[in-house]
Amino acid sequence: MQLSFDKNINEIAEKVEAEKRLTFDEGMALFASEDLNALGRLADKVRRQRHGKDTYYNVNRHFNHTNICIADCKFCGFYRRARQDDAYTHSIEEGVEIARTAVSEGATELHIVGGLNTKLPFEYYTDLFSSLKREFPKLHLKALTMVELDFFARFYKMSDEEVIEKLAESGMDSCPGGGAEIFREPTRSRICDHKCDGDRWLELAGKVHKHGLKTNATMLYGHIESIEDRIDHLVKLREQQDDTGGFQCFIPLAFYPPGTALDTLPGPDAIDNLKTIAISRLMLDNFDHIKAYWVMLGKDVAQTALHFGANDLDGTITDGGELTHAYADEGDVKMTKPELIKMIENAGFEAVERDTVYNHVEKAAV
Ligand code: V47
Repeated sequence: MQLSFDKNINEIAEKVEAEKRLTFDEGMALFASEDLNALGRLADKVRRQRHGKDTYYNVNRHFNHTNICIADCKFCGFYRRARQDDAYTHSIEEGVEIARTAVSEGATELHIVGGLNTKLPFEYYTDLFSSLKREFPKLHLKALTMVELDFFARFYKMSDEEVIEKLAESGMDSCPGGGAEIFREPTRSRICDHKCDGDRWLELAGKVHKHGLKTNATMLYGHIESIEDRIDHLVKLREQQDDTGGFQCFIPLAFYPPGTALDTLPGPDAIDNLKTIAISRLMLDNFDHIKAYWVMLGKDVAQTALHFGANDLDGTITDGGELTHAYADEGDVKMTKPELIKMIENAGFEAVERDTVYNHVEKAAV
């Protein structure tokens, strides 16, 4: 029996079977296809070849040190101007206390990102990281996006290498994948014209990789971007990965409109979310891990995405209620470890707790 009623998918499936790289046009054909089941089957096959039934999650906590930001991104519901009543910056002591609670709850990772805040000195970051490392040497600090590193280099007048070296020396262990949004112009300028462009984001990721640290990569989709923009984004990430090889994981981020300047848009639906996960798995042949980020996808779609090429659900992600509440429906932003394990097992996979760099922490009894 043919895999699909869509002849394009059958042709692409033969290439995937032969482990041949898919082209830009084939990426477009995948998105144009109405055969969601076939896309899922194909992506699932690739995922099982790489990972079998193993499905990763981690116990982590997000720490958003400040919501004050000069970037003014149209898709962001989190940032505030310094004079707004609910603008905040956490002290280093507060950061350490938040980490203490996280560690006591079993967290292996602190995910640290914040706004581009011109009131903070560079030493705020190095002091924060070294204080965290002094108290919790084993806690992995996945900190700062390429957009923040670019801002530091320009605002504090340092070379990229100096920024990366000083932060790594003080305790930054890896970097999350945020700030990538959509690389292609003019879309990028329309949604975030005050932050670094796509080439600069990729250049910095390459420099962090060359320094020996891993990073992640994201794509924000389901707003004003075109399908060409999405495929262009995936192809650029794939090229960068060929070059510097330090991306661990790709996370497609489903746009959540409430509270943003784009709140009249509907955001992506379940079909689009599942297609995007599957096509990411098929196009990004040099990325090991595809993450279904349940905070933006919702728990049901994230669980289903495990059959569409995703092999990671990210984490328990407790936070002070700041960022996740900006991105998800009230009541749907908490996740316990047993709940994550159950989600994975009920989908027919095996739950593996990982640390940030994908060492196994614990494999749940099955
Ligand atoms: O860069 C902002 C996105 C990103 C919205 O590396 C939005 O493991 C949806 O990068 N709707 C930050 N998305 C989050 C991020 C991330 C999350 C989880 C894991 C990792 C990782 C990285 O969130 C931003 C932007 O692309 N974002 N606003 C919104 N309204």
